[in-house]
Amino acid sequence: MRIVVLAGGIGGARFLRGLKSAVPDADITVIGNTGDDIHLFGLKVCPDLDTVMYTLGGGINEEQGWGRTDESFTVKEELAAYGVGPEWFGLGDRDFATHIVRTQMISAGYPLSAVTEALCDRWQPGVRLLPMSDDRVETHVAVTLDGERRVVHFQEYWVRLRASVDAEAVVPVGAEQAKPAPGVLEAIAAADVILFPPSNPVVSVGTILAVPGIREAVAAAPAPVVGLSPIVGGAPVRGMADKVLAAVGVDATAAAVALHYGGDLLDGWLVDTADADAVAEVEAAGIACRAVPLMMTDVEATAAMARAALDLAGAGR
Ligand code: FO1
Repeated sequence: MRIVVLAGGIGGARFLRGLKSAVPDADITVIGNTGDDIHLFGLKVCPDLDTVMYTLGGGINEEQGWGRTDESFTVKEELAAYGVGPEWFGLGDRDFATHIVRTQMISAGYPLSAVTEALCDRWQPGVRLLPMSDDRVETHVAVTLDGERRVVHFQEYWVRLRASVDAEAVVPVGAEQAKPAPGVLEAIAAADVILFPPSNPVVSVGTILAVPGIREAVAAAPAPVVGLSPIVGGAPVRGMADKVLAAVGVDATAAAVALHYGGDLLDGWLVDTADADAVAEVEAAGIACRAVPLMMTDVEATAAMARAALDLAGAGR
């Protein structure tokens, strides 16, 4: 079975771990969000690609959900001693090595997709991990700080500001000019199932779909498309989905997110049992909907979610 998953960071990575456990023999292609990417200290940092790679490759810091296990921060401390920041972004020593390799290869002319493949040679994530695009896309967020309207990088909004102020607009800068990375459209067209994990519908899956050609390919794919709600009981399970959904005028409810993706993209949608009353509204939009437990408390619970998504995909065909 060929499965394509459009994934963000922590939620996407944990879902993928459950999916791999549910269907160990499946051929899984992950299209990773690169809108969270940021250039720091002269290095290209790809948080979502790395989170997927480290999580599936056994190198993730489990408590945080991002960054390396057994990490130290000597380089960051030394940079701070030179007055070089930003101090609010926690890049560890082991993680630095990944970014040095990536940046070195990009400087030598390799596209991000080839670099990601090279990094995955070490981590063996057991999936084919493709960036959504080799072109630079950076999500920016418009906010008002101290009465002044400003635009900040998504990482500054999330990590420094902790999404403590409203997101007034979310713009995937560069997305309109970006091309899907090699293999992305082919994988979507050849998929037996396409899944949207419980990743952020705006800044993760939404950014991937904003690359011209990807939304169209998903909508035209012969495979059923099934998503899992990142909103449970009216709030995001983790992250700031409520803030960025508000910026695009969508309520933070399981039903509203399904309708935001729309019946032209989704064939099926899973909501948590806490949101069982959303099923009728989603089905009225022509999207098959089931209520199942959606908390990724451990790999087995996550595998059960993945099985439910695959069952719904089968039911929809
Ligand atoms: N998230 C944080 O909350 N604080 C950090 O200092 C931080 C550093 C960081 C470094 C590398 C990396 O790959 C991810 C990192 N993240 C950090 C996670 C990241 O900001 C977001 O969770 C994702 O971009 C959202 O998908």
